[in-house]
Amino acid sequence: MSINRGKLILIEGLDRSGKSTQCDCLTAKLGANTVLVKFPDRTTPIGHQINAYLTSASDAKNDSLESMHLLFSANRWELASTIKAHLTAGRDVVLDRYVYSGIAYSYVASRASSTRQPLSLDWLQVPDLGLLKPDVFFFLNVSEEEQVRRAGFGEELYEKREFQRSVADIFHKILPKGDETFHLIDADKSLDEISSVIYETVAAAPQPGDFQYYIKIV
Ligand code: Z5A
Ligand code: MG
Repeated sequence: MSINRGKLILIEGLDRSGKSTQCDCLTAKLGANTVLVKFPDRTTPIGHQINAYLTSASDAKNDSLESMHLLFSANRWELASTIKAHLTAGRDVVLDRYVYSGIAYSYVASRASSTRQPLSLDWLQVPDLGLLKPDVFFFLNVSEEEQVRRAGFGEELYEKREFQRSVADIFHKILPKGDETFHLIDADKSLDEISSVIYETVAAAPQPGDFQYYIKIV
C-alpha cells in the first residue's frame, strides 16, 4: 500500500507579520510528522553569504543584486530534493517564505537606486521556475502601524518603512488571483485567531495529488 504524500504549506507575508510565529504554531499543531523549512536557510554555505548580505551595514550593495537574487533562489534549490523527499515519505512540510519573497524584495531593491537598471518581473521569476508549488499558501497581511509596533523591526537591511511600503505594493500585485489554494490572512488579528484559521484551513485542504511545479509565478 502506498502512503499519501504530505502537504506542502507556505506561509508568506510582510515583515513582522508573524510568519515565523505562525510556522512554529502550525508545525507544532500538525505533530511530529511535520518538517519546518525557513527561507533563507542561513545554515548552508549559500545561506552564510545571504546572512552576511542581510546583516551588513554597507549601502554599496546594488551592484551585486543580480547575484544575491540568484543566491536566494539557489538556497531554495539546494533544499528542493530534501523537501520533496519529506513529502514523498508522507511528511507535511511548512515553508517560512519562498519564491514570492524572492521576487518582491529584489524587485524593490533594484528600484531603490537611480544608478542601476531595475530588474523585471520576467527576469526575477526565472530562477525559481521548476520549484515545487505549495498545496496550501497563506499570505499574512499586516498593517504598517502594527508592523512597526512589533519587536525587532528595523534590524536588517530591508526593514525600512518606505522599502516595506513598496514591498507590500509589489506583493499585492504578484500574489495569485482566483487560486483556491491561496488564502489572504489579516495579520493584525491575535496570534491565536490567526493560528486557528491557518490550522483549520490546512486540515480541510484536500489530499494533494501529483506534485505541481512552478511554470510561471507572476
Ligand atoms: N528575502 C529576500 O530578499 N529574498 C528571498 O528570496 C527571501 C527573503 C526568502 C530576512 O527574512 C530577509 O530576507 C527579509 C526578506 C529577505 N527582509 N526583510 N526585511 P527572514 O524571514 O529571515 O526575516 P525575519 O527575521 O524572520 O523577520 P520577519 O520574517 O519579518 O518576521 P516574521 O517571521 O513575519 O514575524 P515573527 O518573527 O513571527 O514576529 C515578529 C514579532 O511580532 C514577534 O515579536 C512576535 O511575537 C510578534 N507577533 C507575531 N504575531 C503577532 C500577532 N498576531 N500579534 C501581535 N504580535 C505578534
Ligand atoms: Mg520570520
